[in-house]
Amino acid sequence: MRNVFAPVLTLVLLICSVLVNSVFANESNGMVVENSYARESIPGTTISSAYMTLNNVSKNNLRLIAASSSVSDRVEIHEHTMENGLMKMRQREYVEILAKDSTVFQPSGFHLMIFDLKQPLKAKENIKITLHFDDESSIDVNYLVKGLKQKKHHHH
Ligand SMILES: [Cu+2]
Repeated sequence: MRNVFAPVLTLVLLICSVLVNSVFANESNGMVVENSYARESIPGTTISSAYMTLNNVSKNNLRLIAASSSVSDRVEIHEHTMENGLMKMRQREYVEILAKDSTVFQPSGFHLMIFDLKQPLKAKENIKITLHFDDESSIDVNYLVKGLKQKKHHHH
């Protein structure tokens, strides 16, 4: 995704969306989102998290400043960090995606934290989260809900 060229990008997006239906793009701000998924909510809780890769194919740095969804009125941008051997989670005002660069939201790193779910998230559902950027643009992204059993450490 380094030297992108709009016509080819459009074609790539078309192909990708046919194959996996998991690439979302805003042609005006140059943001391309892929590998988006959310976690099934843990039974008895109203919390979940969502992950994706943000590819900024534009010439401008962009900041993800907020996220919103119909599944919850409270979606926050978070980051996991290690402090003295302990995993800590803190809210971020924004995450900057540099021009021609990518930022990955993944377990143990940046993530979208979904609080106060109106309904539990079940595996194989799809939810929509709208990502808002500092240039006032936004992009609607579909997140496939993955079951809790698909956590990384089960694949070792
Ligand atoms: Cu969090």
